[in-house]
Amino acid sequence: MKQQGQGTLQREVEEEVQAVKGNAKAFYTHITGIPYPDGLSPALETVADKLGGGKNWQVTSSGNQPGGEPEKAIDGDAGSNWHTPWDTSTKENRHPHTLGIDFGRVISVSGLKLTGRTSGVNGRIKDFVIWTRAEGVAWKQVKKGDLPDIAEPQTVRFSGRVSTRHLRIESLSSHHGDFTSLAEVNVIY
Ligand SMILES: [Ca+2]
Repeated sequence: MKQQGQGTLQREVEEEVQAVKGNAKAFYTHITGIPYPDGLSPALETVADKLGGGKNWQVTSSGNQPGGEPEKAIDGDAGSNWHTPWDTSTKENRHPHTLGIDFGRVISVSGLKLTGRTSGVNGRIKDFVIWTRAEGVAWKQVKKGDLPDIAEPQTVRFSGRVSTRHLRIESLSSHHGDFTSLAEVNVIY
């Protein structure tokens, strides 16, 4: 395990706590239709999070190799991944590649945690762009950047919180080949 300072570890724990709370609040609003009231008990927050946490997301992609379906990028298993077609002889199978997620409701997001594939290296994302879109408005670019050629989860922060129902990750290039692979996408609330 990589050594890291106590400050970094504490920040990561705080991020996870905020993620759980944010998910619970969004789900409460989703099922009741009213804003989350301050002071709801921590136990109820936890229950709401378990009921709502990411299970209703719809995921699509620009294409995939059989066995590398886009759902593999949100299945909670770092050992499975979305992978674009191995056959790159046609233009539509080559970069850019996109993965789209419909959260099913508007959520407030401050960034993403992206996990590269652990089995092999082909398709690990290098340059990327992230887009969001709320209902009835155009796609908005919220991040442009690049990822290192490693499998460990990478935190990608937006410049501020974004309310969005849809997310699109556009892979512009890879460290290995004209493919894109992605093991897991997590939202940072
Ligand atoms: Ca996975």
